[in-house]
Amino acid sequence: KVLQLTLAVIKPDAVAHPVMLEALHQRILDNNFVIVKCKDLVWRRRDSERFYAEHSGRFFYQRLVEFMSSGPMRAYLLAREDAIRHWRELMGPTKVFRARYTAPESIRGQFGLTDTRNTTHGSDSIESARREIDFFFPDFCMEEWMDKEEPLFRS
Ligand code: DAT
Ligand code: MG
Repeated sequence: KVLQLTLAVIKPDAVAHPVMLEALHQRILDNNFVIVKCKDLVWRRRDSERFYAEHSGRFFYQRLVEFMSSGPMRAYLLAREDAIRHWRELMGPTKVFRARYTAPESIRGQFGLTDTRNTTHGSDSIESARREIDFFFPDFCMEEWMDKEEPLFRS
């Protein structure tokens, strides 16, 4: 099976708690993702605004932008069969109450604080994964990785 790449981010609320950060890292490993790249970073306000431009004008936009540039984050470039869908499923629904009641085992169901401070991000489509991987890891060449590295992990 061919591996797919996705972008996963541990947001500032979760990175602020070392135990949670460690638990989420372990969750990635337990679910058979290959960690292709990983980096800790802090966003300026303008990075937040650019990344979430599609939400500008929504009532939560300012809150979201402020939160995402409020402290360190950890970004992962992950590979797995069906990685995009699997990571989204592990995260659970966006909204905290929906997550708690419909997916209590999910990351957001367990650790989400509010609809904004919801622990993690994951790309939601092949197109957004491409854009987001490039946003976080501009030096990474997806085509080259698919040619040279992906076959090494294939089962
Ligand atoms: P997701 O992160 O599940 O892809 P999204 O792309 O719709 O969700 O929204 C991006 C982020 O914006 C989300 O993780 C948290 C914030 N957000 C979304 N809907 C919200 C709401 N109704 N109230 C507050 N924050 C919200
Ligand atoms: Mg989204």
